[in-house]
Amino acid sequence: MGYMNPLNAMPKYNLFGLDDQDYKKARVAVLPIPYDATLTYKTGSREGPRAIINASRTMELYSYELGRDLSKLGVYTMDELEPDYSSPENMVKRVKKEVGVLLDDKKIPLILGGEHTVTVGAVQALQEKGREFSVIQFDAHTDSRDELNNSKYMHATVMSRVMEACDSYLHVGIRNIDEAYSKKMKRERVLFMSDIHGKDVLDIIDRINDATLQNVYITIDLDVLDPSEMPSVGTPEPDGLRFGELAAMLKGIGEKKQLAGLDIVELSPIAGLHAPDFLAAKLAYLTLGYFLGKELD
Ligand SMILES: [Mn+2]
Repeated sequence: MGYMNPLNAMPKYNLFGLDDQDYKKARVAVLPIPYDATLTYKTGSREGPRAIINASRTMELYSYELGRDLSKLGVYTMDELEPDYSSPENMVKRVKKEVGVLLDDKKIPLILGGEHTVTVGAVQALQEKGREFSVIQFDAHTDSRDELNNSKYMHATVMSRVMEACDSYLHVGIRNIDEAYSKKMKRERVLFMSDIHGKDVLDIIDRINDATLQNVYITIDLDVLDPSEMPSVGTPEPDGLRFGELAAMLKGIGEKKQLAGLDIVELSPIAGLHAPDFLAAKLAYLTLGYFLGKELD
């Protein structure tokens, strides 16, 4: 399992190439959502989940950063959630229903997008189950328009819908904000890139942990990363986080908080350029490790 044995075929089509897992015992349920319908510039994030899973299949399962192998954690890869293209609102409802089932089964959902709109369904599901949690959004953009192109459910409005479902939230890595939101935002709920660069990452981690509840839902729009490391996104923005900075923040949050759910969205693979796909796979692995690795002690 995991690392490819040259005498055998590719590892299983599961996240991290794990052998088939027992759903009942699994701690994490991976939900691939190959959906993109509302993007304004480059489409293709519907290919994201498969690219992440494929890249992850040949990963080394021992992580030297974590000092451990997570394969005993129980990470169950669900079938892809079939997109509902009748409307983004209906797709959000479908995500909410499916994530609700995973929460009832006491799983931590790990959603692989797909466009960012899927986050809304996941957050609504947590809210409906009565969970108390904060949403930490890693993103270049606040996604805070109330509507765009007459739609309330699309990638640029994600956080407006999230804020309606959850009043504890924090934007991290922002360097693109619409004017209306820039005037009404709560300053303490936004960490702009200018608040991060040149500062001690430990201070940033303290700010994130102080601003959030004990349970956190983390949504990672991969465009939070610098386009030099993560070009495979629909709406890249210069001057982003380095992978190492993002990983350090997730580690610092994972040391203090409980993971209510995680999504990694907006990977829009570029043919022939597979390093970003591997980055996304490693980000998934490390994030699970930072939050859940201690359960293996
Ligand atoms: Mn974004």
